[in-house]
Amino acid sequence: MRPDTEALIVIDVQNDFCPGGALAVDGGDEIVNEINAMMGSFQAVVLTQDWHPENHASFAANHAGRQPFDVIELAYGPQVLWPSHCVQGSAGADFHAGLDSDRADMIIRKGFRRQIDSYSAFFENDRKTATGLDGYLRSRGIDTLTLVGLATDFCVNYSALDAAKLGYSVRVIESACRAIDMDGSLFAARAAMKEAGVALD
Ligand code: VGL
Ligand code: ZN
Repeated sequence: MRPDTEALIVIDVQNDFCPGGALAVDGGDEIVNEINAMMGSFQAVVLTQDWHPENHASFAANHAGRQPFDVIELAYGPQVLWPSHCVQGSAGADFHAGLDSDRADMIIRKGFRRQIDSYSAFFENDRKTATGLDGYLRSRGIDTLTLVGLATDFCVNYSALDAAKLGYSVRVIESACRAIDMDGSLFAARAAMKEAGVALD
């Protein structure tokens, strides 16, 4: 068993990011068994859940004339427009049925403010609005994080970079992640994580 100063953070293993989902990531469902097995060796397990209102600003459908994967300017800067996904209370927002979500101590939801997307488990895309996860982990005395989940180049990447910036020791297990990989985003994410001192295992 790993020490109680460590946590496993499972990012967005939800139906909409798995094959058949609204924003399916290739092989997104292939990581579930490995993640379940990893949960057994951690004393702290946190799941994140992308959790958007239907009228969310990151959905292409809410911008006339725009298509998924266009990039627009929101108040906080550039934002990729996505197919509508992980709508609050929908089946697509549920965790993958095979994920052992019963093992989670904490489920943190993100992206619930209409005007701000939130890739990171720590800060929304304005880079200022906190999700509360840092306070939760700190108050449990956790300083070392292992990240897995979806998608490597978006939510896992942003979470890992924020965690490193907040002073956590951070490791990403790539075999338990899958990427969207649009326009070289996986290559860029791996470079950014390495630069920030995140261990890629
Ligand atoms: C994600 C795009 C939009 C992710 C979430 O989980 O990586 N990507 N919302
Ligand atoms: Zn989202």
